[in-house]
Amino acid sequence: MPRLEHVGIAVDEVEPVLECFDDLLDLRPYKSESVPAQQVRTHFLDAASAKLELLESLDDGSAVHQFLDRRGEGLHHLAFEVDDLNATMQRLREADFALLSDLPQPGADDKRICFVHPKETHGVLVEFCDTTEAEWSPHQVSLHEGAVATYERGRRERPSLLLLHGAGGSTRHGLAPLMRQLESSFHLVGIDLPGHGASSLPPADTLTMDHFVTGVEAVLDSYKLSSASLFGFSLGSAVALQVADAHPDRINRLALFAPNAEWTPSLASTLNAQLNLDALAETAPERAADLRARHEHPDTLFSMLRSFVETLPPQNDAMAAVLKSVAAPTLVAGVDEDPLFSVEATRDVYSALDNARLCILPGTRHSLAEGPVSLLSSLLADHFL
Ligand code: CMX
Repeated sequence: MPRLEHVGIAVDEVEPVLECFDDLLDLRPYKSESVPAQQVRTHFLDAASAKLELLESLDDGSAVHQFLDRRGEGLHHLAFEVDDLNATMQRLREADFALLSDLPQPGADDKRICFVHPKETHGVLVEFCDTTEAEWSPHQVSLHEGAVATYERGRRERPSLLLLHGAGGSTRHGLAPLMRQLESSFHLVGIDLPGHGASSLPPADTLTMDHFVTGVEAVLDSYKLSSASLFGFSLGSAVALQVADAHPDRINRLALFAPNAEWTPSLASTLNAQLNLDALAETAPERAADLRARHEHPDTLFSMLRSFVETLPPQNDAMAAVLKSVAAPTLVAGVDEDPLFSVEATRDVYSALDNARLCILPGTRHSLAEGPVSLLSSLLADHFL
C-alpha cells in the first residue's frame, strides 16, 4: 500500500520558512540537499508520520520556479512511497495515467521518483518514490571462516527482529520492501545467508543447514542480542525453526512465510530446475540475469544450492522433530496460489507446531518481494509487537 512519505512545499527563500516551522512545530531540518536533476535544493523536516520537504528553486527554468511565479509559495506536491517504483509506474500506465518520465528519476533523500501531472489528479501534483539500494550497504559479521553480510535498519532500542530470505534470495533484493515497512517499529537485521548476496561462500563449497544456523548465531552474538525474534521466508523459515530449536531461551517469537517441512524427491527436482541458472538463461534470460546480479558468486552458489536441496527429502524426520519441540509463539503464513509450496504444506507446518497461528494471504508468487508485503508487514507488527 502506498504510504505518504513527504509533503512538498515550494518556498522563495528557505530561511524565514525554517524559522516559521521551528516556531510552529519545534522542528529543524535534519537534512538539506541539492537535486541537480530537478534543479532544486531540498530541506527535510521529520514530522513523524510524514516528512516535510521544503523546495527552493536553483534555476529560473526549473518547474519549482515556474510554480512559484504562477502560484507563489505553498503546497507543491504529495509524495507516496511504494515498494517497487517500476511496478507502480507500470500499473499507472495500465490505468492510463500519463507519467512525466518513462523511467524513475533521481530524487532527494536517496529516492527514485516519478510524477503524475496535476491535470490528471484533480489539481494535486503526485509523486511516487521508492528508496534506492545505495544506502543498503552491508556490515560483515565474521565467522570462523568467512563472514555473513547484515543490513541493520531501525533504532536499536526497539524490539529486535532478524530476517532471513529464501534460497537464491538476498536481503537487498528480497527482504528490503518488507524491511522498509517495518523499520519505523523494529530494530531490524536482514541477514544474507552464507553463500548468498554479499556473504562469503562457506568452506569446501558445500552448503548445509548448519552453515545457515551458524551464520544466524554469529549475528545474534555480534549484535549482542540476548533475545530477538525471527522472520524467515521459504528456506529462511526452515533456518529460523532450527535456530529457535537450538536457542529456545534466545528466540522470543517466530514468523514463517511460505514454509515447507515435507520434501519429496519430485518437489526437490522442481525447485532444482528453478535453481539452474544456465537453463533459466535459455527460457527466462532477464530472470537469470536478475538472480546472478544479486550474488557475489552466483554460479557456485546455485550449484551448491542444488546439492543442498537434494539433501532435504532425507531430513523430513529431523524437521518433524524440530517442529514438535519449538515452543516459541509462531505465525505461519503462506499465499493461496503459491506455485512451489501448496497451501496444505503451510497448514501442515502450522498443525505440527504447538503454539502457532495460521494466515493464508492472497498471492500467486513464491516470492517475498513480489508477495503481499503490506498485508504481511501488518501481520508481523501485530504478531511481534
Ligand atoms: N501542483 C498543482 N498544479 C500545478 C503544479 C503543482 N505543483 N505545478 C503546475 N501546476 C499547474 C499549473 O498551475 C498549470 O495550471 P493552469 O493550466 O490551470 O494554469 C498547469 O499545472 C500546467 O502548468 P505549467 O507551468 O504550464 O507546467 P507544465 O504542464 O509544463 O508542468 C508540472 C507542470 C507539474 C508537470 C511540472 O511542474 C513538473 O514537472 N513538476 C515536477 C518536477 C518537480 O516538481 N520537481 C521537484 C521535486 C523534488 C523532489 O521531490 O525530489
